[in-house]
Amino acid sequence: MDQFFEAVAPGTRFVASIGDTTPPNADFSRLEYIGERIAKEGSLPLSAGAYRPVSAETLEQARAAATGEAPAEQTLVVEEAFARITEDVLEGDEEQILEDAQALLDQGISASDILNKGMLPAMDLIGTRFTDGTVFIPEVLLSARAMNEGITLLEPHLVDAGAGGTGKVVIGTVLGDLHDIGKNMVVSMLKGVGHQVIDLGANVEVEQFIDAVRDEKPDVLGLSALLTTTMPQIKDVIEGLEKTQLRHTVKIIIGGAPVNQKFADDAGADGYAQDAGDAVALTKKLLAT
Ligand code: B12
Repeated sequence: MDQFFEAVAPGTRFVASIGDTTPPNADFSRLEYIGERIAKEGSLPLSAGAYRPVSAETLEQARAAATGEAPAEQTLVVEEAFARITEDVLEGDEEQILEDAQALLDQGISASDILNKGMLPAMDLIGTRFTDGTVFIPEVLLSARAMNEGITLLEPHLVDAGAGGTGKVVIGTVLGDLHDIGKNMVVSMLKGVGHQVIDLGANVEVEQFIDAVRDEKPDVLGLSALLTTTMPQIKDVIEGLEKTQLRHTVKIIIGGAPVNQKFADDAGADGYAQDAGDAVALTKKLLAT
């Protein structure tokens, strides 16, 4: 965004103008981001009072007036609450996210909706901002902490009592890799369907995985890697298990943004899942074989 402004408005001021139609497939996070920049740096129309933000509520009222239908107030309130959760993660506000997520749970909103519609969009936004250099490690760390706090709060509510998971899973993020949010989501969802999960944490050495497979005798071993530089650790763990004659005792599933099915096949894993929901389905499938 900064580079964009430098390119199109090399002076000290710019005039932002937003078209009056927004295509249905618009990336709203980008519009919101422009809004944030204007709120932070814009001055003339804002301070002159000409700026009238069109909220979701206004739009819904306009839609209802045009169609003659009653405004969907409940949906709007919930949508705004999800947006607040997203904001809590973006701001790295550990206390506020707990308060806001608890308020939604109290209203009967499902934990998976809070996670998927409130919290995850924030990580996507953070990822984009991290890539384009508008946020840095400290901000990402704060957001990650808020995210993990939220996951811990939601975990007991992700329970699906009738799901019947009976497996034992050992899981961890590989050596050199501190990314644990995705792995924690997988842990919560697996626990939610009833599996026993032993979480080795992040930055886990090959030998720790091998010891855990030997000692805990899990049905499934989950390996997470978020960095292209740490992906080879997955192969190292699998080779280590082969060398210690333990490979045949456990099914191995892998995940993390840079990993894919081909990598899983090449590394000799039993399966790859692209998100926590798929990880649950994959575990169920492997336990049945
Ligand atoms: C948060 C974050 C951090 C935080 C991590 C905090 C934490 N406690 O996790 C901090 C600030 C520490 C961090 C540090 C770094 N990061 Co970082 N980080 C991210 C970020 C923004 C989000 C990752 C995330 O949590 N995503 C949300 C979760 C829910 O998604 P997920 O992890 O993919 O998990 C899902 C699936 O993959 C799957 N899954 C995950 N694990 C598993 C396991 C199994 C068994 C299964 C089945 C499925 C599964 O299910 C999950 C849930 O649906 C990403 C950008 C991005 N958009 O991904 C960069 C990113 C991963 N980081 C990156 C980099 C470069 C770094 C640093 C090297 C930066 C630096 N210069 O220091 C360091 C490395 C530190 C280290 N040694 O690990 C790069 C990686 C690039 C690459 N090609 O390798 C990324 C992609 C950003 C970028 N575009 O440049 N980072």
